[in-house]
Amino acid sequence: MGDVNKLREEFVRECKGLSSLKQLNDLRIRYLGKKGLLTQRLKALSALSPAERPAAGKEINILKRYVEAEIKRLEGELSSLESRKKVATESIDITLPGKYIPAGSRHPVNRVLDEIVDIFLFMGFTVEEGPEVELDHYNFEALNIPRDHPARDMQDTFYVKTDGERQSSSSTGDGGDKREAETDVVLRTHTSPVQIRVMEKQKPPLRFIAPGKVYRCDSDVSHTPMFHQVEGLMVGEDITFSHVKSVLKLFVHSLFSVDTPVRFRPSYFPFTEPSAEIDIGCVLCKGAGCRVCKGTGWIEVLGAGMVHPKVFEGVGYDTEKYTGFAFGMGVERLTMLKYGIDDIRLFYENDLRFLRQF
Ligand code: 2NM
Repeated sequence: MGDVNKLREEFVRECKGLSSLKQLNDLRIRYLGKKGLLTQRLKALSALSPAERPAAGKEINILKRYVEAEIKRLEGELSSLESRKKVATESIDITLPGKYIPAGSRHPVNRVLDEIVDIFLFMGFTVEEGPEVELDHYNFEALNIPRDHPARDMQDTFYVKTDGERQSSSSTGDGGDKREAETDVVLRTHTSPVQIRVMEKQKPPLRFIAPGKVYRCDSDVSHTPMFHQVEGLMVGEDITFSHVKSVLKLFVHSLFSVDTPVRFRPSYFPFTEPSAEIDIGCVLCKGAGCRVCKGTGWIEVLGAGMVHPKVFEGVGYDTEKYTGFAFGMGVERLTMLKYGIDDIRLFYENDLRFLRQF
C-alpha cells in the first residue's frame, strides 16, 4: 500500500504549487477524471483476489475522499483570491463619454388616434377591432352599398386576388373589362365592417368605436392609399338624432377646444338615414376664410347619421324596437388640422426632420 501513500504525497505537493482555478481544475481531472489516477486504481481493484480487495479498497477510498475535500477547500480559497485580484486591478474610466441611445417618439397620427380613443372611452364607449382584409359582404353589401355604387369602383377599392375563386364579368353583371378582376375579398375601405361583425354577435344596447387602418386606391396631397379611421356606433331603444349632436359636439370640443364652432349639414350615406356632415369653424383662420377652408370659414371633420333600417335588418335587429347612430372620421385629416400640416404624404415619408417635431 506504499503506492497509495506515494500518491497522497504527490497530491499534497501538487496542491502547494497551485495559483489559479484553472490549474486546480486540471489537477482535479488528473486525479478524479474518467481516466484519473484514483479512478484507475479503483478500477484495478477488480484484478485483486477477494482476500486483498477490502483492505486495498478502503485505503484508496479514504484517499479519494481526502482529495475531494481538499479540492473543494482550495476552490473556495482560489476563487476569493482571484476576485480580490480582479477588483484590485480593475478600474472604471469615468471620463469616457456615455453611450448615445437615440430616443424615438410617437407618430403624430398615433398620438391623435389615442386622444380620440380616450375621449370616447370617457363617454363610456368600448373599443372593437376587426380584419383589414375583408369580405365584400361586410365591406359593402351589409352596409347597403349596392353593386353599382361609385364607392365600389375599381379606382377606390383594392381587390385581393384569391386562389381559384375569381369572379368573372358575367357573374357581376355587365361590369365590362374593369370588373374582370373583382373578387369577394377586399382591403377594407372603412372600418364599418367591424360594426356589422359586432352587431351580428351582440344584441343592443351597444356603444363602441372601431379605430384602425383602411385602404383606398387613391394618392395625392390629401389622400394616401392607407389611412386611419375611427368609426363609432350606438344602438338602443331610444337613440335619436339628439344623441348624435351631443356626442359629436362633446367630442369636437374635447379634441379641439370648448369654443370651437360646430355645425351639422344634411348629407347622404347609403348606410344612414338621415345623414349629416359635421363641420368645425376653421382652426387656422377662425372662420375668416383661408386656403385650408377654401374661404368658407368651415372644415368638414365627421360624417354621421341614424343607421339605415336595411343595415339593422341585415344583422337581424328588430327595427321597430331599436334605433342607433353611427359616425366616422379620418384621423390623418384631424391630425393635420391639430398640428397645421398641409400635406398628408408627410406622415408616410419617414423623414426624421418631420417626425422629430412631435
Ligand atoms: C360614416 C358616416 C356615417 C357608419 C355607419 C355604420 C354602420 F355600420 F353602423 F352602419 N358604421 N359607420 C357611418 C355612418 C360612417 O363615416 C363617414
